Amino acid sequence: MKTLWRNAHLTTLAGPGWGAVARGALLVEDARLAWVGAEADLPSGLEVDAEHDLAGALVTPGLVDCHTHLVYAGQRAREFEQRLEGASYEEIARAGGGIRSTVAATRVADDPTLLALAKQRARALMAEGVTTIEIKSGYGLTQADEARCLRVARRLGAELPLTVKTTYLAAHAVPPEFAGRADAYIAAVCDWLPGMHAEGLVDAVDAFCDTIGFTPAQTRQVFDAARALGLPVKLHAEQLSDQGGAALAADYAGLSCDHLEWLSEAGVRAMAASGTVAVLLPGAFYFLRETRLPPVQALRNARVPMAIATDHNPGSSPGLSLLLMLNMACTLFRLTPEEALRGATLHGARALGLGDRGRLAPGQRADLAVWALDHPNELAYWFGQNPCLRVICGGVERSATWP
Ligand code: DI6
Ligand code: FE
Repeated sequence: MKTLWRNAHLTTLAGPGWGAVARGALLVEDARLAWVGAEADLPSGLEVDAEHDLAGALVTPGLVDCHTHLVYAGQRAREFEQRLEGASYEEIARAGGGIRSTVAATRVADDPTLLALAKQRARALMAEGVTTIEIKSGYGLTQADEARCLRVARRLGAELPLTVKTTYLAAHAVPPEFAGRADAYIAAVCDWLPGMHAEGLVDAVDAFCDTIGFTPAQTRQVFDAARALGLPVKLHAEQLSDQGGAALAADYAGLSCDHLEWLSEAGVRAMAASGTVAVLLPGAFYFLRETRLPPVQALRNARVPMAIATDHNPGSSPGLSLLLMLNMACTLFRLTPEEALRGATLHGARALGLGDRGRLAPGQRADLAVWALDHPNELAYWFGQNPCLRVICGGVERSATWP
């Protein structure tokens, strides 16, 4: 099946800069891009099965949300109020709330409920042109509940026109049945991993390395278990304090380190040397009213690729708009609109170990978003509105009435 998309204003992100092609065309062959360029340069005598005129609309690669915690039940609006009354995120967590309150709600929710909730959230992301998402476990924290959440994530990928990558984050918090026995819990987390991997539930392994999470030594144990299975690692690092987590993850050639407000110069250098992506999460920074900024200029200077994601979760980032994150990455973190878009496409894909998407070039997956915009810098400019007109995922257009 060959489909030609013509009369498009392309933003290819294929080289430095936007990669703008004013009157461009894309030839899609099955799930891949076969040809990308100016319409005037299309090979003559081209025969296609279908042809679409995009009337000059902007086309970018489909967006990639490389860090979400989409599978959970319940909500934490009362904690939001408590924080407004003066309690800190850490205090609430230490008092048994925080992640653990979502764990309690998730454990009692049945699979159809978890799937329906996650689907609704995924659809909100997809409506803004998202074609690939990562979903972490981490609200089950028993072998059975972690597996259940990962199966729900896999089902989302099977039932929706969307790529889902799954990440095992059992090392998210110490569950109540292991209270005061974090080392014993980490041993269990390592024991559960091979079975879940054998079931095909795990694409990567993550941990929360922080004062209210796990120590660097405990994180290493989880990463050793991942390495033994050949699984790549990622890390919630330097979100609330500097634990040297980024350098640790770099030691394991981590795909990404995420959050990074407290990242040190040494951490930046370690990430640059290992090719680890810095995933910036302005939604969590905003919602927790953090004041310490991630070292964007140092990351830029060291040529560490920066990705942007929603970190959607009920505690620190309850939003479902990746476009709003682009805006916040610019206003709060001072990224350029081009860096922000690259962060939610090419570099987001790289943070998931995916080299086949995030730019418009022959051989890449045909994941495209079509926008009612004149210029790609508008993607980071508008907020609270959705300029997405059409989405093509793996060469197939999501139906016009979808979702
Ligand atoms: N850092 C975060 O921002 C999320 N997880 C993590 O390790 C928050 C999770 C939550 O509060 O439920
Ligand atoms: Fe997170």
